[in-house]
Parts: sequence; C-alpha cells; structure tokens
Amino acid sequence: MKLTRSDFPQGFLFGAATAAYQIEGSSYGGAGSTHWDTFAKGPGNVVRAEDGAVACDHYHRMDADLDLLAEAGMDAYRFSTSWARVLPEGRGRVNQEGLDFYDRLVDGCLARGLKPFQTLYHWEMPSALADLGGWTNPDVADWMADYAEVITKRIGDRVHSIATINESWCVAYLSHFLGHHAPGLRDIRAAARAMHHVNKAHGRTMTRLRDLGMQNCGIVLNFEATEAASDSAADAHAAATQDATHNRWFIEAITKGTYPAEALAGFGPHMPQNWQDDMAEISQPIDFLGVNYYTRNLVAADDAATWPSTKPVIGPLEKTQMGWEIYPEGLRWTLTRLSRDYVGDLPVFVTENGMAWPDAVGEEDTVRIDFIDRHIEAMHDAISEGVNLQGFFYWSLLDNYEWAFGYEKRFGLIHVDFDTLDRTPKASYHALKSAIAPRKNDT
Ligand code: IFM
Repeated sequence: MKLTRSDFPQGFLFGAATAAYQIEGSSYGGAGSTHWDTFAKGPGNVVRAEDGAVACDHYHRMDADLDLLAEAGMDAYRFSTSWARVLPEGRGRVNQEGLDFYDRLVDGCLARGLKPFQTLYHWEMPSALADLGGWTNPDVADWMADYAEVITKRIGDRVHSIATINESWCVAYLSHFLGHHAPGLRDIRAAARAMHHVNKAHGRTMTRLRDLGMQNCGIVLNFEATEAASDSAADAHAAATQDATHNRWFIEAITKGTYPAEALAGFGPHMPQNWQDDMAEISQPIDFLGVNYYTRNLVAADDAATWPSTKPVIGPLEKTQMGWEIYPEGLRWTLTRLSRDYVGDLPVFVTENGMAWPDAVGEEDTVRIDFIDRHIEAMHDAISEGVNLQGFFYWSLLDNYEWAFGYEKRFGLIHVDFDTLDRTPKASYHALKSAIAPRKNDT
C-alpha cells in the first residue's frame, strides 16, 4: 500500500469492525429472538432464507478472533452488543450469560491492547419489542435507553467509546420504506415515524449515558456520494431529495436540531405529533461521529413514481460484488463536507469502509488491496484539508452474514469457510498489517 501508519497523525487508530448478529451466532448463549430471525424466514426476504443462528460462531471463537485482530497490529476493535442477548425480551429479564460474554469480550480486547469501540444497536430489534411496533413506537426511545443502562453498568467502565446506533438510515428508511431489511415494511407512515424515532432513541440514550457519567459517546451514520445522473434540473432535484433523506436527515437533526425541507416535503404529513418537541434532546452534543462510507449513487428523476420520485442509475465505475461503484473520491468529499457543514472540529472516525468480493482461499485479493489503498489515500487527503479524522475501521474483520444477501457477499479481511467455520487471513489482511505496522520510533 502506498501510505502507511507513519503518514497519519500520531495516535490515529486502525481497526476492524463487526456486528453482533452478523458474526456471533444468535442461537447461542440464551439470546432472545430478534426481527432478523423471523424476517429471514419470510418468503424471498433473504438469499436461501439464511439467518444468523450460527453465523461465524464468534460466540465460541471470540478469543481466536481477537488474536487475529491483535496479530494484524490493530489498535481498536469495533463491535456491537446485541440487545436481545442482554435482554431476551427486550425489557425486563436480564440474560447474565449475555452480559458475561460481553464482559469477556471487552477484557479480551484490553488484554490484547485493542481499544473496545462499542455500538449499542446494529439492527437486531428484539422480537418482543418488534411485536409492539419496534421503531414505529415512540416508546422505543425509553426501551433503548433502559437497555443501554443495563449493558453500560456492566462494561461501561472499560469500553473506549459507545455509539448509540449504527446507520440510522438503514434502520429507518431501508427497513420501513424500501422494505429491504427487517421488518420489511414499505409504508411512508411507518418510515416517517422510524426516521424520527431512531433520532429520538439516540437522544434519549445519550441522556441516559450522560446520567451514568459516560464520555466518548456518539453515533455512526452512513453516507453516500449522491450525484445527479445528468445535468438536467429534474435530476438535480432528484439528487437533492435523495441527499436530504440519506445524507442530511440524521446529521442535521443531531447537529442543528432540524430536518431538511426536501425530506419533510414527503415525510412531513406522516410524522408523529409534536415531533418538534424532541429536537432539543436529539441535538445534544456528541463526542464523536462515526462515518460509514462505501460508494456513490447516481440518481435520476422518475416522474412516474411516488415521492421521492427518484430512481438509481447504474454508473460506469468498477464495481464490487455488491454492484457498488468503487469511488474513493466520495469518501474525501463526505468527510470534508461533514466537517465544513455539520461537525466542525468534532473527532470523526471512519467506522466502516470496505468491499465484498467472491473470494476463495489463496487468491491474490488485489481488488480489495487496491480498494483499501485508495480509500486510505482519500482519508489522508481529508486530514490534509483539515478534517479531524482520528481513526479507520475496515468492514469487516470476517466474512459474515450480509443481511438480505445471506453469506454470499464476502467483505472480510479474513475468509470464513461457512461449512467448517475455519478462518483464513486474506492477502488484504497481510497488506493492511504491513501498512499499519508500528512506526520505527513507536516501540
Ligand atoms: O454489513 C453491513 C453492515 O452491517 C452495516 N454497514 C454496511 C455493511 C455492508 O453492507
């Protein structure tokens, strides 16, 4: 790789990320059912109806997986804690085995010199709460804060940072408006409510974490480089609408206490009553922003469609196994825009960036190595332009459960054989390991 650790500021963190449902094995250790367990059983929702019951069996292989992170010379590990593993019914009864697991995970990180970056919600709503409407129910804010309190009382003394939610857009829009993720709704009223309640839950959870004395608390949002497919005014309007619903809705609520007019044009009539009253709690200060970035999206107007009357256009750039264009320039653009328009000097982490490829063991992995190389350069450029970027987490440590795509899409630095569950580091693991090896004067 062209750039190495010594090209980055002292203290810049390199790590890898995972999420509970995608790797742990939800059938182990007394975890409760979640909406992904049941969504996966619905016809046509997930490739081959695969679920996370076993996943990478990280629940039993945690120590070996942490060894792989440490052997790569990583500084930090980003993981999520599963709400239903801690509280199997989402509220009430605590699963001590679940708390013990996360306790061992955090201690295992610290023993290996890995800073634990925790995310509280990475997409698995406990089924008992999904029965009550999940993200469409305003009470979700208090349910989530209560869960945060239980897990924080056990591991909050040792985690390095806490993110409330991973990718609010996916939790709300992708899951309640586009129907691609659990709970699979395609309903503008449900979507508008989820779009607001996910922010409300973030705010309420921040309040609770502060009450518990926690610092280094923030949120992880996903951004795309949204571009109009042509120079036409109609396509420019379509791109502005998509930018508002995808890139601006959440960060604007959190940093300014407002929602973009272009998004309220569609969601406004379906919002919960008196949503304005929640904006002060939603926009309380955070300590860091996590940025997940993968690709750009070209957008065109679609007058025949209902609001937002947009359609995606397939771009000309090289694509990953997901069909996503490889566009590192969009990461630099995203980071500089966020710093300029929203977060100023607030510490920012790239909490996810990576790509899927149909890897087999022993391959050269050149596309992924080049992908990482170019995105690391983009981050370096953003730092040169003044962004307070403090770390980078590759998504993902392991090949894992890629939600509606099942186990087919391989994002890992480490290949997982889903029959034997054997782990084999890919060439990109070794390339990244060389790039982030300690600077000469660090040891
Ligand atoms: O696998 C997901 C992850 O759970 C959230 N961010 C995007 C990744 C790749 O699609």
